Amino acid sequence: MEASSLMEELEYIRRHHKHELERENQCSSTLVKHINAPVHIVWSLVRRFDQPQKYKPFISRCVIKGNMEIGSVREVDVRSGLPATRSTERLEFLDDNEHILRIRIVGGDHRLKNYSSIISLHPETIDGGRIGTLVIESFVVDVPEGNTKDETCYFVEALIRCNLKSLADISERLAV
Ligand code: A9S
Repeated sequence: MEASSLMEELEYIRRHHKHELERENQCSSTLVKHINAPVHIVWSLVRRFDQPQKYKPFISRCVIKGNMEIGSVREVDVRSGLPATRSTERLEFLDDNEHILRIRIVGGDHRLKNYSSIISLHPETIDGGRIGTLVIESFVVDVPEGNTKDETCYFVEALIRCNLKSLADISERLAV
């Protein structure tokens, strides 16, 4: 990728992944995942705000109020073994052309307060010209009482890494 389009790409990412400034009591981070599948396949899984369990391994069930328009709220049930059983999440932004999804966690019995995340997909050519997808996911969240920024970041990054690994496995299987 020549320098100019790389700069454009970085500007685009900065613009779309600009979270509210990370406040003193918050932590934020950005994760990247290369998937050997075309964007339309990866996006077909990411865009389903009503069915996160399509690729998120920790989610067992989801019920959505509203029908996928901005402001819709979903109730997700979480698999056992995690420090939570449910989460209430709001669809903040969904763009089927730019492949951007933004959600905000608004409730639940977990410890992630004021969690908001943005996931965006970017087509990329892999060696030899095959088409792949660059996934970028960033988040910002309050650091819970009694935890450090590092602990909070580590916890959330580990969960998102699992989500992105599962997204890659399912997308690459669909792309065969
Ligand atoms: O689902 C996501 O996109 C990201 C995260 C960090 C979700 C985390 C989670 O659903 C659990 C997996 C249940 C872990 C919530 C909201 C809280 C947790 O403690």
